Amino acid sequence: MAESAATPGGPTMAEEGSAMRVDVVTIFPAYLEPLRLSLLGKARDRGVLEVHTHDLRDWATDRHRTVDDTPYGGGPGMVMRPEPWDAALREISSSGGPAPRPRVIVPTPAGRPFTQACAAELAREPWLVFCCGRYEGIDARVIEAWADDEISIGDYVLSGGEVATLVMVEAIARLLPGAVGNTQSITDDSFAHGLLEGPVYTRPPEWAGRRVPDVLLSGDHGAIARWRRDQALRRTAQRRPDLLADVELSEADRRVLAEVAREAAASAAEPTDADAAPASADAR
Ligand code: 6GU
Repeated sequence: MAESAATPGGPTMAEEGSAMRVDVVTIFPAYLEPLRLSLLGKARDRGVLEVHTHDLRDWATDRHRTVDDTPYGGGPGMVMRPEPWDAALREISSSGGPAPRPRVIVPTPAGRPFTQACAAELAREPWLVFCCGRYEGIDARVIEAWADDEISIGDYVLSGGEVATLVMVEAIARLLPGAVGNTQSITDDSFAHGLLEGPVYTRPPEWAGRRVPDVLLSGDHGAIARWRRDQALRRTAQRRPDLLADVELSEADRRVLAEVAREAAASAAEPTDADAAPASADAR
């Protein structure tokens, strides 16, 4: 039923007791297989993360292992019955995890938004349980009785909580100490400073007639840092101006943003093709 990460040699002394435990309850355990790959797989191999996936149907009691039923009050689709969820959560939460009880999370489009701050907060927990709903959702009494959080990963609808759980576990796991080789790359991330990350380049210095910005080849670390900050500010102003409200801005930052605003105003004033050729029957 439950399976745990292969940890060759087990966790090191330094890591022992510090691994985060994640349990996922789903009717599609295979959906969570990507948790074995790449960074998440390495985090598990290093003993930083321990993941157990569980098939909810293991707690169904009838011959057909039924976990859903028709909704009271009518309406489309099916609702997940409370009994298998309650039995699963009782058994898992009393299975001797790294804390007296886990933090229970229900992914749902009706939840509060998942953000980088949310990932950082959950990364400090020793034990998380994700309850993946399917169909029209889980009976509300289970949520009342068990859920510490209902969380959405964005304003669109997925068929179930599994992919949302993958998203959240990946965002959380890479923040765990020892999970990522280069800790600088975490603090430089988009959102770590509240700004989107700017463009990045590698060799060759010229490709397909496009040059890498000279400043990056200059060896002037101060100039490079300032250029990167400017690029992050420009990109954020253009794509996600809402994020700027929460960013602490220096005088130099404000000058860059004023320049971006002037450029935007100038390009808005320029005539476009649409202005030049009004679409009319005559013009065609
Ligand atoms: Cl967490 N679950 C589902 N089913 N759909 C979603 C979601 C979660 N977040 C956005 N859409």
